[in-house]
Amino acid sequence: IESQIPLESREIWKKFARKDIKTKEDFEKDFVNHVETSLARSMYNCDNLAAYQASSLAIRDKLIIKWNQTQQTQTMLDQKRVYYMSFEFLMGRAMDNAMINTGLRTPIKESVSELGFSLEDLIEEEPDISIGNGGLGRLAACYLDSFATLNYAAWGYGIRYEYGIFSQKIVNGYQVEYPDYWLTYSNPWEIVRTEIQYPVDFYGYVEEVPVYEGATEKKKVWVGGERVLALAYDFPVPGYGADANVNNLRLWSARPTHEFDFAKFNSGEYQNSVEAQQRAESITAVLYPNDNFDAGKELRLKQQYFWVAASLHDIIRRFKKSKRPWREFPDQVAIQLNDTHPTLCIPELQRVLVDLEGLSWDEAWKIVVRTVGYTNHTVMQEALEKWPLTIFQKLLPRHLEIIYDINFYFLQSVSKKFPGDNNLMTSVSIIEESNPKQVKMANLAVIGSHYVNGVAALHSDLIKLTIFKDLVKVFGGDKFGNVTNGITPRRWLKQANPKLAELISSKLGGDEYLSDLNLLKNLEKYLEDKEFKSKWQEVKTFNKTRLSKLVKDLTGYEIDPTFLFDIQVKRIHEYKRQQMNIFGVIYRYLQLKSCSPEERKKFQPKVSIFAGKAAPGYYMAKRIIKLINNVSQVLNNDPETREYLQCVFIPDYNVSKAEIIIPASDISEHISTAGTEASGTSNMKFVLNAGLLIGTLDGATVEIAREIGEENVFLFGHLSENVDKVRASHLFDVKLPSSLETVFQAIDGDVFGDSHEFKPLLDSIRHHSDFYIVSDDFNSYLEAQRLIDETFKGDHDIWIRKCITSVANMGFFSSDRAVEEYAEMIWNIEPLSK
Ligand code: AZC
Repeated sequence: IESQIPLESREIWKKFARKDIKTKEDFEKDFVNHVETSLARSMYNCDNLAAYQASSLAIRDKLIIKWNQTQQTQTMLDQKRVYYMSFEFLMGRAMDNAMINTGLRTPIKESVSELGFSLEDLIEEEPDISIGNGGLGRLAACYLDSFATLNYAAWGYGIRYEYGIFSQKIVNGYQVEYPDYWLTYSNPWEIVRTEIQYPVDFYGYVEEVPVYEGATEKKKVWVGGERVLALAYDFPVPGYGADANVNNLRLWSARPTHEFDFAKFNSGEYQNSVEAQQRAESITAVLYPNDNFDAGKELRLKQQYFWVAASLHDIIRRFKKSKRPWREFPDQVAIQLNDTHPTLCIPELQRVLVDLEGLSWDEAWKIVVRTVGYTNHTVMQEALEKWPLTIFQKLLPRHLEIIYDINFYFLQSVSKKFPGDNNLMTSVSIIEESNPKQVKMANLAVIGSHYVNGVAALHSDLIKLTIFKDLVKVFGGDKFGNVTNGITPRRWLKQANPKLAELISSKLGGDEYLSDLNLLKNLEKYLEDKEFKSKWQEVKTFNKTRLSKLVKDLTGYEIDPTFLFDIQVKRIHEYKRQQMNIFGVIYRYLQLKSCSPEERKKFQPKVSIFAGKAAPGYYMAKRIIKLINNVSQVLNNDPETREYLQCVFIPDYNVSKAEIIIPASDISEHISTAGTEASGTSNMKFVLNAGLLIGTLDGATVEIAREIGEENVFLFGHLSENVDKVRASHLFDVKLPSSLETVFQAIDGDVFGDSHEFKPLLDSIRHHSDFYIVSDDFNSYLEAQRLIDETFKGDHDIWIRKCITSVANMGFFSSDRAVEEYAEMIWNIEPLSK
């Protein structure tokens, strides 16, 4: 390509090619430059915000240079690429991560301080990029970090929501939601790609046209009724290491098309045209704030199609440049569906291949299936996406026809294999014959992909026995497998817990463990090293003190770093059982109240820390938040007990708060009803940060126990295989254990405020069958808590050994391992050689 450019031009380009930031001076020069030109400010009016922005722009420049090189190399090598389709990316803050991954944090910290700022203050200026709800979105962010670090040609595709997950305030103990307009001060980490815009159509009708002009044979085409543009925004994602690659996260933003505006403008409908414009932009305005729950709204389907259509367009354009035949598409492209949200990739790719590119149905279908893989993140019915046919028909008429055809051919093959088995046909069909009829996206995702995986071993077994049982019958078990989730140690150890990372580096002789987490195993050599253990304890105390400060700032409550910190932070959900935790706290409080002052001294002082958002429409979850806050108020103001027991609810949980909260735990709670939490990933983060777990045998906790030793996890509760039986045993009559009865009596007696507010919560247990088996697991939960107290209060050396042993055995849970498994088992790609 180079030879097409005249030599003189080339020389100018080369002479002035942007230099990489290598030294402090390079950074300072770029910083000043950006303050003066990009921000149009000066030394005299550069505040923290401007300094943050200038620093980000300087670092971003560095990433872009590497980004360009990476993209050029990927194009040149023309190897297979992976596209990770995720409706959510919970990225958190970018600047600190970029400094850490590029190895520039120390020089930049010095530079910034010489320029008159504190790096910590600048980091605090950055809003979180919170365009995700919880585990699923954060998993996508961890995988991007691993893609770049491991040198895979892998991109993320998502939506650039203007409003991310709402920010949460607690007012009188209630959750109040505020919009999260994270783009207020513009976003220095994104690059708008005005040259990359694709039209996306909705509505309209299907027409039959001749396959070519004058032909008698007909084909179907879709004539869209409303058109919007998808505009690309790129986020550079730096890998870890001085010379690492920089990959791309491409997010789509909806814009109006000009064609339509002009038509209306000419007919004097200026007002209407502006309204249409606003409608277009509303597609990517806001993230749906539900976690593990399907809301089934038309706008959401619109978002999904918008994003899928734009991404596929982009992927196909790139593929076409290589001039390969279509059958090679799956050798060049792997598309991974992060849950069912991007399932429209399947009918959309089929539509493009058949309707637009003229491939036969069978040829096209083979390509689709070979290209797509599907990751399932939940077995819970209420989270499985289903779209009423009416909505589908109106918004995507051609896609619905294609889905019918896919279903038709599929069911034909099923009936050949299992003649007369109507139940089987009903269960595996993509269409649910309910009223209204619905499209079952999970069935479509399974049928249209070559591999389906769950996210932890237990979960992957469960999907085969439950939601996909009949599809397993049809396809055979080999199509289904497991990739246990992982987390990136760069963010979740080095960035969140710099003191622990430093201590580990000092023993392991460097930072290599951050890109080869199994090296942590060597920490076991220091189990007898007194000095090491006392430093280990110092780090924990430092992190607990750091969290205490945050709690004081956000809630006004003072918590004592010498207390046992018991933490449960995650979305508020009945299945995650925060209600059981708070009932346990109440039980402990009542015990303390009934003791003499002397007896109280035997209690291990403890603070229960909660944080998490409830979906705005989730009534029960909001009651749980209110109860926690009321309990917190009573406990923290009770002079008799507060030296022994406190409780706080930290508002507005997000990634950057998680980075402070997680390293401070002694114990964290992962207490979902067995079989409901697909994996959990905070369980991994907590253990990696030297905290122990209390948990049920659910999700990845099972594997954590396997890796670090069961004796290092406080396990309790019924096993997933028994949950159905236990549930059925109290379908009509729930018997509360006396412990829980005491707790309910106190709540009913208004000890924690107006009991009417909590009646629905208690009734769901005592009168409505206790679906999440809180009554059945409560005593065993209390027993595990008792064991924790005993262990923590006892020989502290034993506790620290447990923590060190646990950290040492966490290698398996690196997202690098998870991504390598996907690459080998599902995508069939190798890392690019540098
Ligand atoms: C979550 C699961 O609940 C959680 O257990 C898992 O760790 C995480 O995905 C990542 O795999 N699922 C979701 O967030 N699902 C949805 C639809 O929000």
